Amino acid sequence: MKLIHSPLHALHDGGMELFRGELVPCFEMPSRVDHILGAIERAGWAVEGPRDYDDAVLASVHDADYLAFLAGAYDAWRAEGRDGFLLAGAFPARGMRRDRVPTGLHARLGYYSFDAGSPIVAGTWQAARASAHCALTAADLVAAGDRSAYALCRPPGHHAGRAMFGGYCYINNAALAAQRLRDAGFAKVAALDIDYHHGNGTQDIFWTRDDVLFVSIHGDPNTEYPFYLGHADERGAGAGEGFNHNFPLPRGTEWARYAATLDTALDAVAAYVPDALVVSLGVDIFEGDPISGFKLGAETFPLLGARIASLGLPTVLVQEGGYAVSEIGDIVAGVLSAFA
Ligand code: OKP
Ligand code: ZN
Repeated sequence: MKLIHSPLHALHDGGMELFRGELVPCFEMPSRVDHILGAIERAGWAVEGPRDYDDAVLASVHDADYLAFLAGAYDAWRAEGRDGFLLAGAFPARGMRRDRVPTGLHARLGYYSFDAGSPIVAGTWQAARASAHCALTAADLVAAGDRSAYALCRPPGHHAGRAMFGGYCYINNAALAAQRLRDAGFAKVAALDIDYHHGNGTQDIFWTRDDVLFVSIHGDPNTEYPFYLGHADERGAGAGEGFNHNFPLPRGTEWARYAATLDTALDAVAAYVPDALVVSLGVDIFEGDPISGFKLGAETFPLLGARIASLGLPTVLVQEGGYAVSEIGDIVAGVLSAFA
């Protein structure tokens, strides 16, 4: 199994997030990757860099105006004589206009995002592009015949919608991988999202499509971020109706219940009879995670990996969340051991 990583992720650093009324350094920090790389090296696996891609590939799952905003936001900020980082603080909520893109930088910042927890620093665009390239490379390896590949993506991607960033996510790496597999001739692709937080962006991108199934297990949005999407009654629309499955679980969920839900989710994937699988591999379902609420012990992750691997599908694994920084390396390695 090949593992793809880019050191450019480290350019996304130094921003802060609004957390419970205070500006704090982002939980989503560069050292997460160092710990995952360390565990990968201890396991004796090699890591390779991503291939290069034209920015046009990103437009396969994102709107062009959104990508142009992301690419130019920091330079526009500098042109206003500012430094540090951009952080959105106002959003077009109900009763306000979303039908016109505002002209001002801060107005567009809120227009294209949904939380005050996702800073844009000088290197965000470059890091997010490199992260996307890791996912695309992993997808291309699987398209060329590898049984599985892992993309060590950072920043993560599953909260990024067609034209919206948030939840530490700017470009939707998993959605890009799924689309890449579709374009390579895999007729039906399933995206399984096991991050603690609902993958609202991936759901958004494939909501009206029947060629990409979205299945997600996550904390109940009544109380868990991102709050406003992820309920079980969200089933898709139009041609996509019936091709979206959400499995919200309460805070405090332990392995026994999680494993039963995972089996139900895997049944939904298998019933779709996909040609390939993309896994949004968030390991913030670990009991030690500082911002999440499930109670899965480190020893459950090889079991979890084995259950997903038992589908027997060509699989692209895409790193999402996981904030118990010093423990996530071994946890990710535990999942990958089932595929390697
Ligand atoms: C990203 B991923 C907002 C703070 C909320 C955001 C959590 C994002 C998780 N002011 N925290 O799904 O692991
Ligand atoms: Zn998460």
